[in-house]
Amino acid sequence: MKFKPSIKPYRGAAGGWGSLEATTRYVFDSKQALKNLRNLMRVNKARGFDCPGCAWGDDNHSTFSFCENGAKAVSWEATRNAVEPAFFAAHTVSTLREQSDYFLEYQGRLTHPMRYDAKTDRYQPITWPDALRLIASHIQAMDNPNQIELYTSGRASNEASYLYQLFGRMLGTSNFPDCSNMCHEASGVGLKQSIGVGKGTIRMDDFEKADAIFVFGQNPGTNHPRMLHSLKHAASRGARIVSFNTLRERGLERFADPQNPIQMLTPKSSPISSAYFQPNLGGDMAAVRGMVKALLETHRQRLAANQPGLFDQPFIDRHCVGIEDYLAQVDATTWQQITTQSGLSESQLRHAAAIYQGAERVICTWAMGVTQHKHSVPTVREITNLQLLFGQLGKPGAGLCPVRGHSNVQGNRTMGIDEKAPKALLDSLEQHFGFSPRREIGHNTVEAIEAMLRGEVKVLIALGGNLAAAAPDTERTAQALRRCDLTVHISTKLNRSHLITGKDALILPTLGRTELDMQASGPQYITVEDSFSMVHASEGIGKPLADTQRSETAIVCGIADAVLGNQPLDWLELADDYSLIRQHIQATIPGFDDFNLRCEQPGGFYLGNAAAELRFATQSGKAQFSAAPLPETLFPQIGAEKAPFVLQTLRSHDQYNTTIYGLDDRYRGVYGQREVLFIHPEDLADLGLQDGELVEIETLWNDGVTRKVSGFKLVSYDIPRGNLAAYYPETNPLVPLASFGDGTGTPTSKSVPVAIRRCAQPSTLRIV
Ligand SMILES: Nc1nc2c(c(=O)[nH]1)N[C@H]1C(S)=C(S)[C@@H](COP(=O)(O)OP(=O)(O)OC[C@H]3O[C@@H](n4cnc5c(=O)[nH]c(N)nc54)[C@H](O)[C@@H]3O)O[C@H]1N2
Ligand SMILES: Nc1nc2c(c(=O)[nH]1)N[C@H]1C(S)=C(S)[C@@H](COP(=O)(O)OP(=O)(O)OC[C@H]3O[C@@H](n4cnc5c(=O)[nH]c(N)nc54)[C@H](O)[C@@H]3O)O[C@H]1N2
Ligand SMILES: [Mo]
Repeated sequence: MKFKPSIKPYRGAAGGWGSLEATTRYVFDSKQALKNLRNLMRVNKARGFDCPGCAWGDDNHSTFSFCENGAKAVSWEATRNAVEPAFFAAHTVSTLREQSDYFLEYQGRLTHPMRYDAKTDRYQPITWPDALRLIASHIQAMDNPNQIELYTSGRASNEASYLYQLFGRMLGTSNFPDCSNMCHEASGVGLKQSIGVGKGTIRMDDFEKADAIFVFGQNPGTNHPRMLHSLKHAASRGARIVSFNTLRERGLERFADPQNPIQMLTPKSSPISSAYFQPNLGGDMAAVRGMVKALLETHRQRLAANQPGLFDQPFIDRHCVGIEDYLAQVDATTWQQITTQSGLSESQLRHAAAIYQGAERVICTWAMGVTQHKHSVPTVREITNLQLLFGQLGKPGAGLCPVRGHSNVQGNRTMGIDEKAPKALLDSLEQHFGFSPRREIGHNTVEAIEAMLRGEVKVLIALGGNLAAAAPDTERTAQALRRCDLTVHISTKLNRSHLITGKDALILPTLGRTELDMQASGPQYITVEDSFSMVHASEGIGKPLADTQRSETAIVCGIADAVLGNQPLDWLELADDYSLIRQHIQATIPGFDDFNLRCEQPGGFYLGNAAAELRFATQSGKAQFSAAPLPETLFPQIGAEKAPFVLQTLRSHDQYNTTIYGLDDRYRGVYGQREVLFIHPEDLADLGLQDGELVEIETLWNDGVTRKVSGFKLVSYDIPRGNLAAYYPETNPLVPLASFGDGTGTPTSKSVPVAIRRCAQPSTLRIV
């Protein structure tokens, strides 16, 4: 496909015609894919497959509810284009490395197991038994089990990820780096500290009951389009939607429902947000602190006037600890600190506080704008503090809602993909399977890359994902991968990680979620868990492209069998019949009673959430206020010096993480290009630069390493001064490996201190 770059501000609402048009355009790219998609949607009556798009829940009983980006994800997977051995014979790995990420995935589905041959610099076919034997021989050659890293991306099913972690633990490691480490880790860590459970407390229908919904650092119009339906319905029955977003995101402003014929026929669209605040990058903790400061003032005034206070005192007295320290911290935080750090004025924050105060039931949602900073844990906890003050937990229409990314990333954690797994899980695996799992904490993603860089890792296995492109500090991540003896990628599509090989390297082609998974006992379904802790079955129906593709579960079982043999567990028997895996899950993980039976339930079953029932598994047994001060600076590494600019790296409308569907970002008015840099017009003027000029972006850090990308086109945009935005993964080379969140290890992808300067050269990106 040819792309013509242009910038045209988008004037429509999110959703609507543009969305339908874009969907059909994508789908029409491959006529066969359209047919497949139609068939899938038609046949998809009984159980259906879970949309591989995002982790938003389902609001009806058909599992596939339409959304533009979900349709892209499905049709992208359903392509009949194949990357077969002939393709690899025709291209050396070095030449493929020069291609863009878009090109690589566009080639189609991987069909055959392939092994890298350094002599010819090409991948060559290998049989499944030989591939599995090769993996076993590398693992058996390790000096100790911690020389392996088992990476997981959040699409893997509950069944595959459960067996994958079990295999790792039986081998003796707890090195389970995963995409969650780069994503919502702060939500898990922060919520666990505050309320004892690392998951959201609300359910889908709470959106129908909330009086106000506060959306922090999230772009649902692109990344969780089905959430717009919930927001729109809430807004149209009078609930207040308050957005905190550094950028003005169209999906948070206005929305036309592509499935609503009346809205499609009239130019009408629904306004979404009743208030829209644009904080500085990393300014949300200060913003919430400001709201609490204003609310505390009113609370005290009321008490002084012998009126009932604002806060829910009975709730606080009964269920919380630590309020005195927290309120002392609020008093100690000055408006000056709050407004400087948040970039919002006192009157804006008082306005937000007034909306909050006027609502009986409040939901707070958030995503990467909150979790990918140095101080993300205290930020998540600050949002929780606000909700606790008003007793916004344990009642309908209220609660905390981290909106997850990958469609089963939450399920992966429930299944034990966790480098710091809770003791209860390890005890239960020990008891049920009769082995002693390693109790020490293993590597998260950044630690895994560091261990690889130190030459300590012999084998990397990746169950999905694209570590080379998704991880920070692209150049160092590439060096890290190259130092492994063996890299193994279980993948649906060709991607950059396949081209940055260890000394030995394998690509193992796997079935996608939409495809029929036929095993010895018949067709299999798998299960996933959404952001609302609903577990449901997903059964593919599309015909696989090649009989040399295997399911993820079968591949994991094949590897485990080749390495560990069939004692104490007969892995191949589990691959024949996934209901046996679910019996093991039921026996070892709470909430899965009658698992196989309950998979028949339409819409799935709810795992439950103790905090939502006001039971708090914290040290004190109560919800804990956090009394963290606002951070002095987000960049201690660069000293007192103020970074000229702070850069966030984010998603365009036409991508799914490192999967690039196309080069448009419709709602932001960007077409045919991705190497753009959003900047405030006055910042442009101050720098003597013009819209459309090319710049290089350089990270400011203290380790003597130069991190630079060049040829980015300036686009003036509605963004606070001093803040910049550009797309991920093109800007991953700028994120230092050592720049991660406190207590999370999550790369600070939303706050990178940078300088920019004019450059003449167009971009030379994506070649490592
Ligand atoms: N179509 C599609 N769907 C997806 C994905 C995809 O790539 N494509 N990815 C999936 C995954 S894995 C995830 S994790 C989610 C990601 O979903 P999002 O978190 O929505 O993804 P980002 O594009 O990173 O957007 C971050 C948003 O937060 C804002 N923001 C950034 N920094 C700050 C800040 O400091 N404060 C505030 N208030 N706002 C800030 C940005 O302007 C942007 O609107 O989406 C999932 N769904
Ligand atoms: N700078 C910057 N970096 C970031 C982020 C950011 O906002 N900014 N976001 C971070 C976040 S939130 C996340 S979640 C990570 C994502 O990191 P990853 O999860 O590692 O990356 P993805 O791009 O989702 O992985 C795409 C690849 O997965 C494979 N795949 C797709 N479907 C399947 C399947 O069904 N099974 C298997 N086995 N493989 C499949 C395909 O081969 C595809 O190429 O990136 C993180 N990195
Ligand atoms: Mo994510």
